[in-house]
Amino acid sequence: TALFVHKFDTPFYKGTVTINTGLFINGCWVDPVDKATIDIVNPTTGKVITSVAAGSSKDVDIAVEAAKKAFKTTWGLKCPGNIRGKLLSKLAELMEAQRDEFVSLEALDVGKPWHKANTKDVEISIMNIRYFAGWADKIHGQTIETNENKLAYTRHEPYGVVGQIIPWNFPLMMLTMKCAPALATGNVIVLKPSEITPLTALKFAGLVNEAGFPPGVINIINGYGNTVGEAISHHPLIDKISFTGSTLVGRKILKASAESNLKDVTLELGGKSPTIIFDDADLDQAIKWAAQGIFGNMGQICMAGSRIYVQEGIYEEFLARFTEVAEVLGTAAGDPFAPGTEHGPQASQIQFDRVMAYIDSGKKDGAKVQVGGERHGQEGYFIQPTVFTDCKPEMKMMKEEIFGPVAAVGKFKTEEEVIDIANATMYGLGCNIFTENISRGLRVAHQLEAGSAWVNFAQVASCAVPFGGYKQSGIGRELGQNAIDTYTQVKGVHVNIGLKL
Ligand code: TXE
Repeated sequence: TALFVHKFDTPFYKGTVTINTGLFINGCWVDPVDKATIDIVNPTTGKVITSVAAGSSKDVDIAVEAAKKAFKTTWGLKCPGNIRGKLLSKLAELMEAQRDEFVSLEALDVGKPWHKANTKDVEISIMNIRYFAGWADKIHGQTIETNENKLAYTRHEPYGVVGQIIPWNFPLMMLTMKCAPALATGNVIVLKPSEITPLTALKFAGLVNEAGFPPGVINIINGYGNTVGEAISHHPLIDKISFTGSTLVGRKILKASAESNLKDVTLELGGKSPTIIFDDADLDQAIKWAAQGIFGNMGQICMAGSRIYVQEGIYEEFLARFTEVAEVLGTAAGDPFAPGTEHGPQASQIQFDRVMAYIDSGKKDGAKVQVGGERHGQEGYFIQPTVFTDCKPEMKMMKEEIFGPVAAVGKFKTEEEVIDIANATMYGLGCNIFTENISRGLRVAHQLEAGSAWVNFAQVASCAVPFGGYKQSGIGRELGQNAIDTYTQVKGVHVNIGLKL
C-alpha cells in the first residue's frame, strides 16, 4: 500500500506526517481488490494533495467477514467492558500524543482554520473517545420483578457488525462520535469516511493496532457512497448502520435496510435551524453567538442557525451590527495555516458550487444581500460570509439546507408568531434562543420542534448530552447515555426458579 508523506512547515506546526493510504482491514493495510484510487484535493488551493485507495463491495465483504470473526472470537461478549474501555483510553492517549498531526491533516484536508481544528475538532474527538471509554464497563441491565417463580433480567448486548458512514464537515469528530460508543458496547465496525476528507481517518486507523485492538474490530474502508456506502447499507451481515449526511442519502440508507436485512438504522441528517433573538436579549452576546452559529466551520454544520429571527424592537440594530461582524469575518478569510485566519474555504468544489447556487437563487428570488454574496479570492473554494434579508418562506434558500456561510435575517413581532415560523420546516435538528427572560427561553425551547435547543448560546454540544433530529433531520440519538442504547439491543432473560408442571 502507498504512503502519503507530508511535510508541514507552518507557524502552528512543523513536522512530517506519514499515513498509509490503503484500506485498513483485519488489522492490516491492504490495497483494494480493484486497485482503484480517489484524488484528494486541498480546498484552500484546489490542487490535488494525494490519492487514497477506493474500495468496492468486494472489500466490504472481506472486512465484514473479518469483523464477524473478531466479534465471535475476541470482541463482543468475549471481551469484558473494562478491557474495551482500556483500549479506547489507550487510543485517546495515542491521539493526544499526536494531536498536532491530526489537527494539521484536518486543516489541510477540510480547510479548517488550524486553531479551530485544534480546539474544536481534535479536542472534541479525543473527548468523545474518553467519554465512551468510561461507559464501557457501566452497561447494565435491570432485574425485573414478576413473580416468585421467576427471575427476569435484561442484558444490553451489542449488535455485532456495525456499518458507519461519515461526512466531510467534521471527519474526525464524526468518526469518533460513531465508533467510540459502538466499540465501548462491544460491537465491531466497518466504517467508511467521506471520499472528500479521508486523511484523519487513515491517521486514526494507523493507531488502532498500537492501542491493542484485536484484528477485525475496527475496519476502515475509503470509497465512494455509491460503491462502498451502498455495499455497507445493503450488506446482509451488517446488523446496524449509523449514517451522517444528506437527507437524500439518509432515505437511501433506510430503503437499503428495508430491502436487505432490516438492519437497525440511526440517521443524522440535514437541518434548517432557527436562531431566535428576543428584544430583551444580551445583544452583544446574541450577535456573536448568532454569527458563530451560522458562520462557524464555514456554515458546514448540520445544526447551523441559518434562519435568524429578530424581534422588531432590536431588528435594525441587530442587522447593522451582525452585518458588520460578517464583513469583518470576511476580512479574516485565508490560509487555514496562517495566524489570524478565522474563515476557510468550503470543503470541496461540489460544495462551493452548491452554496453559490443557493446564493444565486436567493438573489434571483428577490432576497437582498446585505453583505457578501460572492466568492472570496481567485483560488480555492472560499465564499464570503453572507447575510440576506427580505427572504420569503417559499424561497428555495429558505426551505433547503444551504450548508454554507449564508444567513437569512428576518423580523418578528410576537413569541407565538416566531414559534410558528421557526417550526415551519421539514427539518428539526437544533434551535437557538436568546432572551434574558429564562421562563420565556425555556418555554420557547420546549415548543420548538428540534432535537437540541440552546438557550443563550449556539452549537455548544457535549459528548454527554444526546444529539439527533426531530422530523426529517434524523432517526435515533448519538452521544450521551443514549448512544449506549443506540448501539445495543436489549434481551429479556426469564429464569424459572420454581414453577413446576
Ligand atoms: O452528502 P452525502 P454530500 C448535507 C448538506 C450538503 C448535502 C450534500 O446539506 O450540502 O448534504 O452533501 C456517503 N449510500 N450534509 O453530497 O452524499 C458519502 O460517500 C451510502 C449534511 O457530501 O450524504 C459520504 O460518506 N452512502 C451533513 C456520506 O454519505 C452514501 C453532512 C455523506 O455524503 C451514498 C454532510 C449512498 N448511496 C452533508 N451516497 C450533516 N448532517 O452534518 C453518498 N454516501
